[in-house]
Amino acid sequence: MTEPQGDVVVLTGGVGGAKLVRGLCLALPPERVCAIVNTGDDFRHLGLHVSPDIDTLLYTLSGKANQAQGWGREGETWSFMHAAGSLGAPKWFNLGDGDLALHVLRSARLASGDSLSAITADFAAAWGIQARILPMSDDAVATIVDTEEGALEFQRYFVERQCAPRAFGVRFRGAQSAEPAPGVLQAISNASAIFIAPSNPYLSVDPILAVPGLKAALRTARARVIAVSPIVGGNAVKGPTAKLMQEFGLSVTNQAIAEHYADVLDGLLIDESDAAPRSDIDVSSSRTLMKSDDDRRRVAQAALALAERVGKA
Ligand code: FO1
Repeated sequence: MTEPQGDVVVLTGGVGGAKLVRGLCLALPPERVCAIVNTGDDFRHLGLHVSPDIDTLLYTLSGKANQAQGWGREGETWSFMHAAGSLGAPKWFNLGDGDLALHVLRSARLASGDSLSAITADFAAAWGIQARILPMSDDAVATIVDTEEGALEFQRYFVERQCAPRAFGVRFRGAQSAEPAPGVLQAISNASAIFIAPSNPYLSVDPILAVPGLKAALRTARARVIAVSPIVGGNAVKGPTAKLMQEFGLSVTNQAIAEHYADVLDGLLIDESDAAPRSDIDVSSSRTLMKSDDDRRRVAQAALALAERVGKA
């Protein structure tokens, strides 16, 4: 298959997104891959700035990720949490000893005026990651989930309450005054292909699309926009996607996914076990569950093939 020229851009958040980015780095020269990452999950904890979706990508692309757990490092130790717990520190959000290095160094550099994107680029380079990792914005955007228990900041909803409260909606505090991080709009306009990863559309992709200028950039981009569906076998692979869809009165189908992204989408890669949406976008199917690197590479290649086919339209 001839490789498209220019960067391949992926809008990503969470574990599913990181798997597609890794697959693309296996299917293409990794320096051609540019991830635009959700930062709506970022929050301050014990005075530290934690950027979960950026960190999941740093770990995944440098082979350090705890894949079974879906976040944090393989072989992590917890001395800090034990010591902090003995002093009465909150225990609901676990900060591993190795993981702390990212939060402490990121927080120190942010405090000295460095930008999240500059810090992230340095961390990626330090770990030999050749793909570009761009935060969606260097400005603070906080995902808030409106639930039957009131408005919950993302980590309170996702970790402390384990996504249990019934949700009515999701919003992104600060989005209206946020700017795309340096290089984001340019990466989209220069891209040879643009992918929306199989991340949670409501919690991980929508924050990115909420940054002013992002949706318009996708619509006017030369490249076509292809989403990899987060649904496999009528359910979402991980996390609260299916539960949120039901709580929002949506069917857990590719029809709902295609409609959700309708104003930017040109193509959708679905799992072969699921029905295609009734829509005018291009659809192709593959086995989209990504458990191994071979799976990740295969899904990436299927997405690239769809992008090439749609691009010729
Ligand atoms: N998820 C949990 O379920 N429990 C945790 O204690 C936890 C700690 C944590 C620390 C750093 C980090 O980067 C992520 C962490 N996560 C934890 C996962 C995090 O909530 C999710 O990765 C994203 O926010 C959603 O994809």
